[in-house]
Amino acid sequence: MHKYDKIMGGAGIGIFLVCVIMTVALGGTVTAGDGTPDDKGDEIDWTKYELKSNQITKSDYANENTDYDIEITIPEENIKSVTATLNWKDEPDERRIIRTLQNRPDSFGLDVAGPSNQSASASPATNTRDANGGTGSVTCVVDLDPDTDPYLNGTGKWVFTVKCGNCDDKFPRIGIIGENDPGNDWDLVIDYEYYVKKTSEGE
Ligand SMILES: [Ca+2]
Ligand SMILES: [Ca+2]
Repeated sequence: MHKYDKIMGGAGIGIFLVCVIMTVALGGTVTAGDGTPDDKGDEIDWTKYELKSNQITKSDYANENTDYDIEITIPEENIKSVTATLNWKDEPDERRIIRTLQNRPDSFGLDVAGPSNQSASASPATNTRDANGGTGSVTCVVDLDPDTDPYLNGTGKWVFTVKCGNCDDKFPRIGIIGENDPGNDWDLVIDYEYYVKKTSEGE
């Protein structure tokens, strides 16, 4: 809506790359089990399968202290893992004629709920402090343990909850009169892996 929207738009690709790098630096990675099943006798020989992957991305804006659910249906069978990474970049400092308002960090967390009661959660983390807009990232990983074909525990509706926490405001170095930071843009990147039986020899 405002100035920063234009800045964000123009720098979108750069921001995304920066955020990916920041994943390593900030990492709130949480791994959770899949709440799965019983063993069913003979193990599947997954070497006869190809491990494929797919990526889904979603971007939007969240108001502070608000949860935002994203429902994604994964149609494939034999899901091996689902990894969701939430990246964000706070708005840059606001430079005015006689002073600069420093934007203090925002906070985001992430919850994941799978179709067979799988769950994972990343505690809220704050972005770095940067005059050009600090970046942050949290990640949730759900590892499944497919043991049959078809294995359907990861197939169906997944819910990813972007949890926008406190978005700290913009303040001058000296003085207390600042400006509200009402929320933030975010990008959610969902990567999942699944086994597909090789169709013929050599393929
Ligand atoms: Ca802020
Ligand atoms: Ca913000």
